[in-house]
Amino acid sequence: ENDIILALDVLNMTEALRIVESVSDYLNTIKIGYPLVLSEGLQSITAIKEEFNCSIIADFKVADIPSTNQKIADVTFEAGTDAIIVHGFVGDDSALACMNSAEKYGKDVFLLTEMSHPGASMFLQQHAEDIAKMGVDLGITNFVGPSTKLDRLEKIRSVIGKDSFLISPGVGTQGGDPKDTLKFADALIVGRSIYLSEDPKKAVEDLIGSIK
Ligand code: BMP
Repeated sequence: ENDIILALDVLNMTEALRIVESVSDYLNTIKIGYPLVLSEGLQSITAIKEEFNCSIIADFKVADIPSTNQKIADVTFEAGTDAIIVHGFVGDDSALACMNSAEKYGKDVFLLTEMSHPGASMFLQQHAEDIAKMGVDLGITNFVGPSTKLDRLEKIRSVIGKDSFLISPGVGTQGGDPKDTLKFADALIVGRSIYLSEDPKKAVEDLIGSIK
């Protein structure tokens, strides 16, 4: 139940509730980011959490100066979010600001090391292992890494160690393979191949079947 995370990148609450309702038998962690929150407000996080009693990871890819990061994280945790995704490339002080906020609320930080899209090879990939190492040095134990580049995911895993928790987007629509990804990651982040499916429930069942 815990190795699939739904990326709920839909643009209205009606659609969001329909999708979560249809898959809630199979998963209990939902990643919510700018698409839904900029459309329906931060209260969409609160509402979905209350309705389904699920864990929410807020994906705002926080990447600002420490003081602004701290405000973003505080407001996000106030809404009931369980964890927040933070960019690593901005440096340790910025990540630390989010960690301080998380600690205050008793919540978690995920550090984004490298991204799954092709353009990530231009700049981010060159620093991903250093970013992961920075996270380890800071005491971060939750990371995000790409399922579309398994050699990279493997490298990130080797830096963060086997006891860290690694979640991986890019499965399905972006080309990542669920089973292969789970050789290195603890959980898959899946969006479009579930919420754009005519039958989201069956899409999740198929996904579960493919990783058995
Ligand atoms: P999809 O399964 O529809 O490709 O969605 C993947 C989700 O993960 C999206 O919310 C996207 O913003 C996010 N994501 C990603 O795809 N690659 C990354 O490197 C980091 C992400 O957060």
